[in-house]
Amino acid sequence: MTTERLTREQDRRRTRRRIRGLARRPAPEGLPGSAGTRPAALLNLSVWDGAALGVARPTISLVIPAMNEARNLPHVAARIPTDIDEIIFVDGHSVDDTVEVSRALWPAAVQVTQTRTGKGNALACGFAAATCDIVVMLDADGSTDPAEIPRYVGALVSGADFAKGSRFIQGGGSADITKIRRIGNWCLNATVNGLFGSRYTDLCYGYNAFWRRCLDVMELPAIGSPDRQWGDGFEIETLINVRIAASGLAVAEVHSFEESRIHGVSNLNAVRDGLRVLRTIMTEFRRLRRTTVRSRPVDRLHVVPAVVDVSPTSGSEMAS
Ligand SMILES: Nc1nc2c(ncn2[C@@H]2O[C@H](COP(=O)(O)OP(=O)(O)O)[C@@H](O)[C@H]2O)c(=O)[nH]1
Ligand SMILES: [Mg+2]
Repeated sequence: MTTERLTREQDRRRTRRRIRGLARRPAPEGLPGSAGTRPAALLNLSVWDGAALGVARPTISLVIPAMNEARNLPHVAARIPTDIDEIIFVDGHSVDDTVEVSRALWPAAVQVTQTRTGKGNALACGFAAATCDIVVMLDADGSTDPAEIPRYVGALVSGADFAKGSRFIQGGGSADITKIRRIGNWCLNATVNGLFGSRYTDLCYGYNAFWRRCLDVMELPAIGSPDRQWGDGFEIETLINVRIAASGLAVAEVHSFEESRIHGVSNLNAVRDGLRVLRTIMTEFRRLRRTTVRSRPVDRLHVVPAVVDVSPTSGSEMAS
């Protein structure tokens, strides 16, 4: 056996040991949330901490696309709030132990195998399986912190339709972004704001949350066909952001800190995927011009405080 294969085998064994340890830890008692999210959620974080007793609250689906992320999943799991109602785990035909690890960490999660390839198709499959009021998109590489979920949910229950994570507003940041990706993101972001009248500060960041009804305006590629569709790749985030902006839905940016991925390397290629994003923007702009309904600027973009207000009068969804 070569040294490289030995190291990989040692890595796998170490991951399995860690997972067995995580899965054996007793779930914290007296906390709301589905059993499937509890065993691995070690930090005891809660989305609804401090909310009044007996108040109806929206339910939350967490969609996690993952491709060969076995070693990162325990880190992600440990920081997921205990009262997430549903985890949708979307495997991208991983060749490592990703599926086994996810099953051990979240025994009650909905396990989905994506129908084609690419992060966009994975998200579309995950959204199709989600059943809760709110959908949160979370990466599986340890770069997006699940402990920030309450901030996103806070923005939604405070009135936003779409809570858009941003690394480039007060409180946000990134340990992961490269210089070329930062410049590319800035240019693409400025192009979208110029064409669609939006005021995004971080177009290409994929940590977002939204009321599930927003899926209607996203019109994501159908998941049934075996043939590759536009939107199957990393351009998905731009597609979503642009369609949300064009629809006039209320967008709130929330600050987010992007950590470096823990193990492995990014699947994104800055030049290839940057060009796909640019093509997406131009295609969407032409599509919008063809339609009779004109774009309405995102006129309610605002940064909301990270406060979760679940009183019956807060947010249109809660009031209804
Ligand atoms: N299911 C699935 N997940 C993917 C695919 N491509 C990327 N991901 C996941 O999407 C998340 C972000 O991908 P990553 O490669 O880190 O891209 P970056 O964060 O933009 O550098 C990670 O959780 C990946 O495992 C894919 O084709 N299928
Ligand atoms: Mg990443």
